[in-house]
Amino acid sequence: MTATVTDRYLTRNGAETTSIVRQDPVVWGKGAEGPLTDADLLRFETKGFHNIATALTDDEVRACYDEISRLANRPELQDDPRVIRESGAGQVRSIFDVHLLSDIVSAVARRRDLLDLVRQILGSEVYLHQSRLNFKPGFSGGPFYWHSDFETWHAEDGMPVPRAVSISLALTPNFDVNGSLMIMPGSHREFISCAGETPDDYFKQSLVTHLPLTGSPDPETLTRMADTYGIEQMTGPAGSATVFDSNCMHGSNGNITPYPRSNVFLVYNSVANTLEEPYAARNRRPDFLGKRDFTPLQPSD
Ligand code: 6CS
Ligand code: FE
Repeated sequence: MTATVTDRYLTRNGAETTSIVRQDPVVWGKGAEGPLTDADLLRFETKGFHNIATALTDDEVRACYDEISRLANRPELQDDPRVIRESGAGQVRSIFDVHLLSDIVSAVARRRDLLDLVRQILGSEVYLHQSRLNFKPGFSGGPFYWHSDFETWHAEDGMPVPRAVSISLALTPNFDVNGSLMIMPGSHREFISCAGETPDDYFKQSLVTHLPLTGSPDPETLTRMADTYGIEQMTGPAGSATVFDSNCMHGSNGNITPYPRSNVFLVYNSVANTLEEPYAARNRRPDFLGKRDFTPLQPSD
């Protein structure tokens, strides 16, 4: 445990839930060249996310979807710790390290236009902190309770500051009814310091639970935030994407509609923000959750 008085994002230190005003920038690449306009960057700074209407071609969507569906059924991955299953039915909920398991995802993660966009926001070279596929099959996909990714990555992986973004790529249509991502716009500018302490091997619970546990704000705080910021649903056809700040308060409902919802999440961190020791956990999590290869990504083309 390396939490010190200099930690601006103290969390899980046993105290109650509190709110800390974010001191660090959201857009680090002021004036940096890239695909986003000044208006796009301002909106990202204000709301914490940016939607891309067409991030993947139809061919890329099909290739990613086919490959990833095959992964879920590969015999040698059945007991792999990177494959996370719903606790009840045991169906696949998430697969981590998809950029290592799939050449197509690896190429997509290094697509020049996506890298340019992320580097423009983060104002530096970037590496992949985490990649995963979240499956929500029709009728039975489980929810993800409200949280800030950065709170987890800071506490459990030792990520110093919120200088990371995720890209959520839709491989199926994301409707407002089939468990699409919900974000509280503007919530990324306050850091919620969560109550409690991180249990040992907590990821074994946190990746499968549908309930609020350590690392999620209490209902009063979530109510205050929802009243203040509102909640926006990230919808779009297969191939669309949402880029969002690591400290956005977000979550998603389960999927009881017949329409599956599968998204690939790619998490890019600045090479100026590489992992230290966990700030609020006794041990590091496995590499598939917080990678420690900080080599800057090079475009695939
Ligand atoms: O623990 C984590 O790192 C992950 N859990 C959630 C619910 N979102 C982000 C991340 O994949
Ligand atoms: Fe998340």
